[in-house]
Amino acid sequence: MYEFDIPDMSCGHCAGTVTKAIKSIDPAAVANVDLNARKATVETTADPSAIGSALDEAGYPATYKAA
Ligand SMILES: [Cu+2]
Repeated sequence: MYEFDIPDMSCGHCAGTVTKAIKSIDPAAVANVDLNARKATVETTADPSAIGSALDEAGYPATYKAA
């Protein structure tokens, strides 16, 4: 599991875009978006750096750490 910090995420629409970007890398990923904390926890077997790149491309630069 990884915790992504996504500071530019500010509303439900952003959360939807973020979830989509995560699932574009791993359709089986379980993503829990916490809008208030601007974080997403992601349960995935995919490379987290690939998810980071997808978020970046979607307009939401993110940092992550193993959680
Ligand atoms: Cu938004």
